[in-house]
Amino acid sequence: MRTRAAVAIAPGKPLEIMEVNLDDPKEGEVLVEIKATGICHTDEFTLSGADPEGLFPAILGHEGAGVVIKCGPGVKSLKPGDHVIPLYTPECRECPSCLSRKTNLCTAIRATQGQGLMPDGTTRFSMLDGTPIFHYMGCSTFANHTVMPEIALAKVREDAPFDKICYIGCGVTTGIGAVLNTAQVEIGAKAVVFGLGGIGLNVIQGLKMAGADMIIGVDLVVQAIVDLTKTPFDKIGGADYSFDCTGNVKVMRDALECTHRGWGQSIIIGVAPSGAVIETRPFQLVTGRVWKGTAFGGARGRTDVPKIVDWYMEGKVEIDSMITHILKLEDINKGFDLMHSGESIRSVVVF
Ligand code: AHE
Ligand code: ZN
Repeated sequence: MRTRAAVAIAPGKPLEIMEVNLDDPKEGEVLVEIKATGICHTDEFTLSGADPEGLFPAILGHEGAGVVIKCGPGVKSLKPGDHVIPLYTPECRECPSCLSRKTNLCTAIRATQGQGLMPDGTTRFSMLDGTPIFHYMGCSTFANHTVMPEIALAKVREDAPFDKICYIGCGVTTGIGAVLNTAQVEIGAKAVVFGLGGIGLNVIQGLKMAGADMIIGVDLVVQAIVDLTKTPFDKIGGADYSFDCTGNVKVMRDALECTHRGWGQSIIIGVAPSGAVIETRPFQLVTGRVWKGTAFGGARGRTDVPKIVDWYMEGKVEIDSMITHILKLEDINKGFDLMHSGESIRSVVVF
């Protein structure tokens, strides 16, 4: 079939809207009509050329929601008409990682996903002249239709609005999950959140859900954190938890070092530039601070994403106020401009 997509032709160039060819889903794959997609900072990261796994030409986008149109042979858990959220971290429930119960990082298709290909090592997208187009994070939601492996689709309730729940495909789940799954923040905790964008605000939302007593948000100015968290009973000070949502390795150090001696945990969420490294004095870890990272908020997509959609529909999770801009596919580059200028929290493209 043919569909319309925003194609990343080369690093640093605006996306180009064009008709593309999309082959039928193969064994274990599903054709999805994308109804809405968020624009995440990671799309910008890859488009800029900074992503070591970045490939061109590619159809970016990994924060979508849509409807199943057609299932390839062997697909059992989905049928045409089902509403789905694409998962850049799939959940096969069979690989050693899924079976370990220690991680959400399913390894069933990670190798081919990083090469911009479907699990059989080929791509379903091509330009009208036959030039192959790479998939992105296994999702490619900047296309009106995409093909995805069954294990990378979360089936969600049908009354949930696509232009809101697409955000659960990355930002919401990553932010809330970092708090609830990775840090496992307890009632009464004190926390500092660095970077108050599309992820940081969801970390704050997660901290409120977890019952944190004190939440300090930091954006650009990183002074006086430790002082703010001192209490008369605690002369050393420091946060119980901190979260880096910036991708800046200097901020990551501040985030670790503002946590409490003996038990502070700092969670890295932000994606750092290629080649960047984190540093701190080992003494910071010797004295009990813990550095952790999280991908997709530690969420197991097919299990956890439908629950987060339920929480949104029940009013337990807020999304609407963070979606600041709604755009048409033709205007998708405007979404990247709004992100650069800091005007948007989330821009969502609706098809
Ligand atoms: N491809 C990059 C890494 C990019 C990265 O860290 N991606 C995050 C998701 S960002 C969502 O907005 C992630 O969860 N990665 C886990 C994974 O399996 O890719 C690189 O450095 O090569
Ligand atoms: Zn993202």
